[in-house]
Amino acid sequence: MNENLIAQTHQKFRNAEHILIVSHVRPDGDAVGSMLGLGLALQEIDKDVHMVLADGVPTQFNFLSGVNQIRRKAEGQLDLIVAVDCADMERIGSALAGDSVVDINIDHHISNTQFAELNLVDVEAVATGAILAENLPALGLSFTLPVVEALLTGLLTDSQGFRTLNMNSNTLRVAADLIDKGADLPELYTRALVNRSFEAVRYWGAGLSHVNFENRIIWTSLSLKDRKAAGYSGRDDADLINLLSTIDGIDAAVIFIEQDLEKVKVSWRSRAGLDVSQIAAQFGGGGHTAASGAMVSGTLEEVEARVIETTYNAFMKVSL
Ligand SMILES: [Mn+2]
Repeated sequence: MNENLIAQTHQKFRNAEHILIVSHVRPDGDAVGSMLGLGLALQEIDKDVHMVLADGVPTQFNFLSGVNQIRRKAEGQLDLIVAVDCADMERIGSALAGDSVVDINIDHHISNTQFAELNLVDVEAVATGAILAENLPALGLSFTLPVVEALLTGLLTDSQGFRTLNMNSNTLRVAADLIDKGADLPELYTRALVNRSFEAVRYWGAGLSHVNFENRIIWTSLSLKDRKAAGYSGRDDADLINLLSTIDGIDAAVIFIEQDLEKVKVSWRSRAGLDVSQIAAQFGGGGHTAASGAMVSGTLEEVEARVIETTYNAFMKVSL
């Protein structure tokens, strides 16, 4: 990370009193972890920190210290706005007023639009939590146990337990440093990645009962009806996409999750090195080379047909 950029960010943290931290809608472990890692560290130097996620915290991350401070709307006096793990302004959702200006953008998405005054974007980083872990001291901040636990949770979830294609020895060194500072790896690994509810598995069952596999692409869908029948309370796929992406002989996995009002959330995972963020971008989404998503208008059937065709064509172009 550029030293000058870090110095300017440090200066902004020093001068600010009331700091707002936001992250993306449908937050994952890195959104929650990097928000808490930075937020709790700023509280240690007596800053008034507001942490806001438009969709709140997914229950699986309730074990992290400080989650009870995270609100759904920004309130009160603020003099610095920081976005973590957000590729663009739109992903922040309703956590910010429409005319807000973001001062600092700390992220690792390849699709990042550099929307802030200071953009600390490292697309090689496996997680935003890793960027923070590497730069916290240079930002004048220190590691407490809740901070290292939050940051390691971000690393673990975005790397799916240290196994995504962008993993390297440096990321393991960053993780090892966090463990040396007190983070309990087996405990965090189990809580963030292994534990799941019975309802989630019933929901998986619905998706797995009509899974498709053609042209090295595996895909399935989850309807509102499936969600209701399973008693699953989230609006996501309960990580079923990560199970699909483990199946032998695939180049890509795609999942379609029906939302309200003819909207379908689509997630892609790639195993062949193909950049699925470019396919997601064609549908107004984005993300990483190996993992991307988009929100697409239409019925489940329409969106499924359109997206699978586009995904297939993108793969054909690459293999020709
Ligand atoms: Mn991330």
